[in-house]
Amino acid sequence: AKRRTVIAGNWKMYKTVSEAVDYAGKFLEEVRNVTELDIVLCAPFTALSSLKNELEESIVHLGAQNMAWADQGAYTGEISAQMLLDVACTYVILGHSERRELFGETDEEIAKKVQKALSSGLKPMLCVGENLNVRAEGKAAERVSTQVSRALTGLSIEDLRRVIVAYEPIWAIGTGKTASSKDAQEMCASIRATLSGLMGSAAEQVPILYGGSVKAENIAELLAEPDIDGALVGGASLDPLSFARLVHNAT
Ligand code: G2H
Repeated sequence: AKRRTVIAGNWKMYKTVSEAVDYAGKFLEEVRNVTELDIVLCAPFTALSSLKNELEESIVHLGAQNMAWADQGAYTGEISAQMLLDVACTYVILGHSERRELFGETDEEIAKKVQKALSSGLKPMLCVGENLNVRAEGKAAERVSTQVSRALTGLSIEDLRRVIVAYEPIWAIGTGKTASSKDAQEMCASIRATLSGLMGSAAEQVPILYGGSVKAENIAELLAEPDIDGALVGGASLDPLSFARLVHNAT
């Protein structure tokens, strides 16, 4: 059987608390009967506590967009796994390309964050992806495989079963350029092969998402591919009605 579909919105640095609460009301209205896939909203830290109240007992799961690798302590500006659990997060995006490129996150730090998320009971959504230069050099699969291995090596199979991988080619993010579903499928299959090297046949159960200019119009075509199990959606998750339409097109 095919893996359960995951559709995750990544709001990035958008929405105040009141905007988030307003969104939640409208979005829930539209998706309350959707039970055949997992819906996640990854909101800014400041909106999580209010969203917890709005989404409680709903089918929509809550996620954060980043997290510290430490438990607690003198880490000014950081947010811990426990703090995320406290506001009902079940997922956390880790290693998004914007964190890697704009804030200098390394594979080593991301690996520590993945371990912390897992040991705390959060489900990490590990983001990987190549930039245009790497793709032009024909090294995309190699780069992505390295990112996956560096983030996940050393984890138990039990832990690996709780990981979600999101493939986001950097050249397709927020640019309106989606990878063709064939290119996306090819890379997601290659990621699954890398996962098989780490966890054997259990890799068949790991959800692999595609991200990069996903919208209501192209979600169905992407999901028709055998190794694409869902999407991480930025721009097209910002409007509750459009995102709800995307979710419906994914069922
Ligand atoms: C990729 C994606 C969401 P967008 O960053 O993570 O954003 O859908 O706007 O390309």
